[in-house]
Amino acid sequence: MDLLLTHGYFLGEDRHEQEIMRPYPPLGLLYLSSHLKAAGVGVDIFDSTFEDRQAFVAHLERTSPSIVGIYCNLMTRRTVLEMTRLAHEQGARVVLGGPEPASYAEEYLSRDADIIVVGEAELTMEELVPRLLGEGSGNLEDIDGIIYRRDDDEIVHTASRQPVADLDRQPWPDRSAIDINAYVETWRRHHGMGSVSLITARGCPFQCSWCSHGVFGYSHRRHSPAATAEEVRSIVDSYDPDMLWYADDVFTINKKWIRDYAVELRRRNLRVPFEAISREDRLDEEMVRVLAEMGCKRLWIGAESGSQRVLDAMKRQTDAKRLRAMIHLLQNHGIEAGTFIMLGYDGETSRDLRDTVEHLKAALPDHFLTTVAYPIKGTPYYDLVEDRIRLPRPWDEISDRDLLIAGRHSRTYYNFATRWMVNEVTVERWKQGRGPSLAGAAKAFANAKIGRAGMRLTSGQTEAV
Ligand code: B12
Repeated sequence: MDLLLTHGYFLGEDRHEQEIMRPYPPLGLLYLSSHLKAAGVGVDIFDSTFEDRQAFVAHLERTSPSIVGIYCNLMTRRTVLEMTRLAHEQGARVVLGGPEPASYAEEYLSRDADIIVVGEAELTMEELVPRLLGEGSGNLEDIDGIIYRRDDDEIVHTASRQPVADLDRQPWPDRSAIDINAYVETWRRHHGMGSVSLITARGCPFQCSWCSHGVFGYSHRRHSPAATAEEVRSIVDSYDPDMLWYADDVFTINKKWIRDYAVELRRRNLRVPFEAISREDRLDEEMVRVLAEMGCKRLWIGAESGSQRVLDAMKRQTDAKRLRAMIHLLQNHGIEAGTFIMLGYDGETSRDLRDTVEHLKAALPDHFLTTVAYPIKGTPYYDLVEDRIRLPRPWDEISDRDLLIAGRHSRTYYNFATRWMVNEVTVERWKQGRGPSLAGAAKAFANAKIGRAGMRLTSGQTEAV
């Protein structure tokens, strides 16, 4: 086998996700696979999601790939380092890609990885793989879009790779190479609905300071509405999902595209419920109506804070007040509204946290997810706090989510703040007759008080010195 593609995500090792059970296949690998197969490369995929490490070792031994390519994001660092070592021991050249490795090139290249592909990898791999398989693979300087260690030990960053110009000319993701039905069935078993993901675009032009743009930069390219509708038809024919997830950064960036896409779906008689991510400024009455007609079941709108001051500091280009109105608009059209909340961004005060609680109480989204802000290497947020970043343990053992920011409130403080926030909103739901039983509300009321008291008690503790 020329190339084995894999990723470092094992659901069986992720206790958190085992409670959520909303796994999705690694689309990037599937795109690479179909592109490289069309270019004549022998590609095999080991989809780690439902497997374990022993199965990976057995697969390596059985197939003896010349090259092992591993997708890596910030959460899978540890596993990918282990898989890199195993593949290296097996005699394979190891190529890493995805959003994380290029930000930590030195670290990965000094731990068994041979080459890192920066960003979008189809065209780079099409050149790189035959070179690695052939004679004279030593000099790779003429291959754009890679980082590697030369024989003289120098780390070389080659010129940047031009992105794929026309996405519609790319083959669809190679879904047949893995067991998509295992994902659909997992969804069905846990949520009653089987879901399949696809993307309609690459890249996001917005500049939110904490967001990682390492793969597609700030450009934005789209598949045409007709080509996307054809992909949906093929997904429906092959897997008959109950739901789709458009895994785009912002599905609704281009309003004209959405209108045209709705027409293409209607023309094909396709109306599959779906969920996607949007922004308040990319929604209005007409857009929400079109989305509802298309079958939108749930729309996520990011506003990480209810404090306009914090949103502006994040360069979010989002208006908190308008966002609340859009949440209500979605709900009025029968679409569930979700939002993401980030606590602990640089400069956030307890007053801002209070604003966020009030924002959530006024908006009452159907779902909201909370996270404590973490600086991803390569983002403006990372640069902003870089001189205060401390590693709690060696780099190999942690992810960017574990980085400590000296002077910030402790994790315990944010745990209490989250407890306060979540429970205040539950109480408000009850007050508005949209939530739990009286007993549930009483429990939430007590929990909110505990959260608030915990914040006061721990407000003097900081994360690291
Ligand atoms: C869908 C998605 C998810 C889904 C599903 C993930 C999945 N299995 O697909 C869910 C919701 C589960 C998820 C979770 C998380 N995600 Co996420 N997610 C995305 C999202 C929006 C789309 C991924 C996608 O399909 N992209 C489309 C494909 C075509 O792009 P791609 O995967 O990057 O692949 C290209 C290149 O990377 C490269 N490539 C890919 N694989 C390989 C392999 C080799 C060998 C090579 C050489 C190249 C290569 O070539 C591909 C084609 O050009 C991206 C943002 C984005 N636009 O990519 C964030 C993103 C990947 N997620 C991110 C994060 C932070 C997370 C979480 C940590 C969030 C959290 N707080 O929990 C978790 C981690 C989960 C985990 N344990 O791994 C970050 C990663 C940042 C980083 N530096 O690592 C991203 C980039 C978002 C962002 N902009 O900050 N995510």
